[in-house]
Amino acid sequence: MHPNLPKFIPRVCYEIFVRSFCDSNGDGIGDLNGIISKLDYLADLGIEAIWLTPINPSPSYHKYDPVDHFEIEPEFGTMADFKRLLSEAHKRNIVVYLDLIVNHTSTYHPWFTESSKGPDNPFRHFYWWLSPEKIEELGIAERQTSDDSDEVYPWHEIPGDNEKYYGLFWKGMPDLNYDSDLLRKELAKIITFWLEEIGIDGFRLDAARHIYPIWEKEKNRGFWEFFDDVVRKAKPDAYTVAEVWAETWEVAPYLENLNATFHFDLSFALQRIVIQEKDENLVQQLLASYSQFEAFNPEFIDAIMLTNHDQDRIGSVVGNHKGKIKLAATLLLTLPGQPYIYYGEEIGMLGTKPDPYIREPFLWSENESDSMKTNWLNAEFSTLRTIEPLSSQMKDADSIYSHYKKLIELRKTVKALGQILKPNIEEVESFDNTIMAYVRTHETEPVLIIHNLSSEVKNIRLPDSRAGFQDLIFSTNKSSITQGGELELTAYGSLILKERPTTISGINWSPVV
Ligand SMILES: [Ca+2]
Ligand SMILES: [Ca+2]
Repeated sequence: MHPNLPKFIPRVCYEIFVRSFCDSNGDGIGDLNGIISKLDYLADLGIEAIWLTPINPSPSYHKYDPVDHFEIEPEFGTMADFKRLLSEAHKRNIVVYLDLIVNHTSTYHPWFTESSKGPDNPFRHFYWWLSPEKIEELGIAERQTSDDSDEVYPWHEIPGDNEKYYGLFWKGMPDLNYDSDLLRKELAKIITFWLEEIGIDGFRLDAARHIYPIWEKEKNRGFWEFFDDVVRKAKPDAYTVAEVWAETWEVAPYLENLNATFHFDLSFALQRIVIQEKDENLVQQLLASYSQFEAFNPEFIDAIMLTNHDQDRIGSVVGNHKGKIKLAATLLLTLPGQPYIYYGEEIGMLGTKPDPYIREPFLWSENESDSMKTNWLNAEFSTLRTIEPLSSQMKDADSIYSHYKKLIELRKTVKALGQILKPNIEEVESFDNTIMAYVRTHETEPVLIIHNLSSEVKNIRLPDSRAGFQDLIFSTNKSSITQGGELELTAYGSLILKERPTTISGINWSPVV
């Protein structure tokens, strides 16, 4: 059985790194009231869902190591603030997904404090404890690093304890052990609390592929089946999207028990395509991914993104080149699936690792002393010297912000672009790998999308089989179509065309948007 579908499937989602988004009380730290004050902005941009990075109490700045799953981090606000955020978001038809950390906790979590008291403590089995001999015997003392963890030695010591505990990411984040039925009961309480009692709309699930460690990996599927059962009992139409940072073949099985998974392979492919200025058979690769996903869940949701809070920002990846930043956005927002925009991407924010610098303060205004701007970190990349703040971009029809806004609107108004289930895409072959073209198929209103990935102007003619696509509904950088059907694509420019109702030339031209 695959999971129920959510009653509402947002067409465009937005990831908020809470600490950096908007400060409401002048302490320099982003907070829940700050987010509430920006809901009108998000609704106007066309956002239908927000994913908040963790808001539970935690000793770290990023909060991915919770100490209490039922409370709100005091730096971010109170439970009353959160309830208000939820109801204000719902008033604007925006659903709210919370980041749920089920793989590990902080070492400061009371469960771990108890667990580290010794082998007889009732909480001992909430975590993985093994003797050095057993670790050697199983050959698990070292691990290969992965995209999401650089930790080579995942077993950590506590003075005076003969056993070591397992922490895949680092010693401050011990992994939970779901062989414990007591722990499973605790997790069920947490899920039920947020979905049923508080009324959130869904979860983004951190580190989903790491729940069971590598030597017990085959138990992961059973865990997610258990998880889905608990979710469906608490709220049958809740939405679940998982971070399975791996290649598509490894991601696909998780869709058996989850609505959506983030498409990391696509994220990196889009980055390469824009950097290298050439296609790599993306549409073929996507179609192959869809069959793999579909095998596990015919109603899978492909959660697509350019980057998230763990990746270098797209603006930096493409060298802060405005044409390429827009091209990346046009690619993302014209492909099938459910796009997630990482906060600040819509104004072209920059940033490369280490992590804090891909999570810099959002630039709301040209005013240096803007009180809404968070200042917990001195930005190295996105400053008023490098980035036009939102306030100026909103006044500029040619800005990155205006580009995102137009594309989001199209995604919500053109049915073929907004289709999420059963991805509708067909390749249009091109002799030139700097041109990428595809049709978003639809029974009555298909659209053709063409991108020029290169820095040169391209004049092309549509193949005869696609000659019906004559009406321009979107263009970047003044790319255009002539009366004779010839397309002119400016550097990094894209066109979106729909079929003309009649093929008699000279009539029924739609105005150029
Ligand atoms: Ca604050
Ligand atoms: Ca784990």
